[in-house]
Amino acid sequence: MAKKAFNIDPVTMRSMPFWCVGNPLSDPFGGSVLPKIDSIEVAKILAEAAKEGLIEATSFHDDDLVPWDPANPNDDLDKKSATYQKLQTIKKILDDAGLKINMATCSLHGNSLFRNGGLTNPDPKLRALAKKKCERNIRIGAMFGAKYLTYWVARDGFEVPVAVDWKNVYNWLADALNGAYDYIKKNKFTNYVGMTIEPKPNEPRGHMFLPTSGHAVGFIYGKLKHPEFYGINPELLQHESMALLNAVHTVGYLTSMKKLFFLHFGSQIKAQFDNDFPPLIGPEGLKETVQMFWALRKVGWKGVVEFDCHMLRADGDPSDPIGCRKKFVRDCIRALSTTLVLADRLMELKTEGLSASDVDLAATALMCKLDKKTVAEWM
Ligand code: XLS
Ligand code: MG
Repeated sequence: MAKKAFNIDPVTMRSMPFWCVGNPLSDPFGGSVLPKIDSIEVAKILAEAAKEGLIEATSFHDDDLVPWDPANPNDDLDKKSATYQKLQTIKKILDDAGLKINMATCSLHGNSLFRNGGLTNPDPKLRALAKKKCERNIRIGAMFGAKYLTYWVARDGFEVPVAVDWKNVYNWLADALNGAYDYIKKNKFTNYVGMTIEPKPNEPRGHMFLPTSGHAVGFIYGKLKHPEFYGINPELLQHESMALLNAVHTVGYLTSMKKLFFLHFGSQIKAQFDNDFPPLIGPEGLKETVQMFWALRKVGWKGVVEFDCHMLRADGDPSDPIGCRKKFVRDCIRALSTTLVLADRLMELKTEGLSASDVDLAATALMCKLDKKTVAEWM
């Protein structure tokens, strides 16, 4: 069993997903640095991290666990199938380590069939196939007791605005997400406490249909039949930073709308492609990351922080593909703990009667434990 429940405000559980640990670190300019490892190996790394008391939860795409064959979309239901048996093996490893499942999400980005979109593909046959794949993923999530079902926008987007069927595209998306709700209820999958939308402005498409948290919240209230069931898992700093937005603002808005269901966490250089750096790694974002956790504490939010990042390509060690992956998990945990310590220091911040600039300098002094005297000596 995991050593103890982690409960340092605002974090109730630390979740490390399968795809972050399994990532072989390829990029558009070069192939994989690390060998791909089997999902059972990934499960073992996660189980070990849980036993060491580093994580309490994990998450997965269907494709992270078992392959998908479009010609056999219900293989998980056959207890004799290789799919069912492998899922059970993985589940036992995770259960024995006391790991909870935060979310299950359907991969609609990996298979080239969905190159022009999954749930919003203009071809009705491909939309139906994407829906079938989502249903299988919902069943797999139920088998593992996942708390949330997540829809990340993936390849639902466009490069050519005049090629998009604007009259229908958001209706297709609403049909699919309303359909996922109906499927959960029809099958009495009570493990799911809600569904989340994970917005992203671009990558892998030139533009995505739900680019920011604001777009996604509007969509929930404007188009979905059970808005109370759906929330957002923003990916901060990465996804909103790619569009030059500020993470403190995003969590402030989402908590006030009661739509921050959980957090995807990592680091990002503003306006770049999706860096997916581990938290606090890279040249930017220390203030923003710490202030985001300060804001979450200020508003009294509590919830799951799920890493969504990968190790730097430069840190990948092909001669020790398991060892460097374990180190990556520890680095992420160390970064979160560092953030929590720094955010805790900020809780003493006083703002009354101070200018905005004074507040900001005082916050930096508090975060870095600088006393006024030392700063004055350097003036
Ligand atoms: C990609 C997303 C993705 C989702 C899960 O940018 O972060 O990994 O979190 O599909
Ligand atoms: Mg993410």
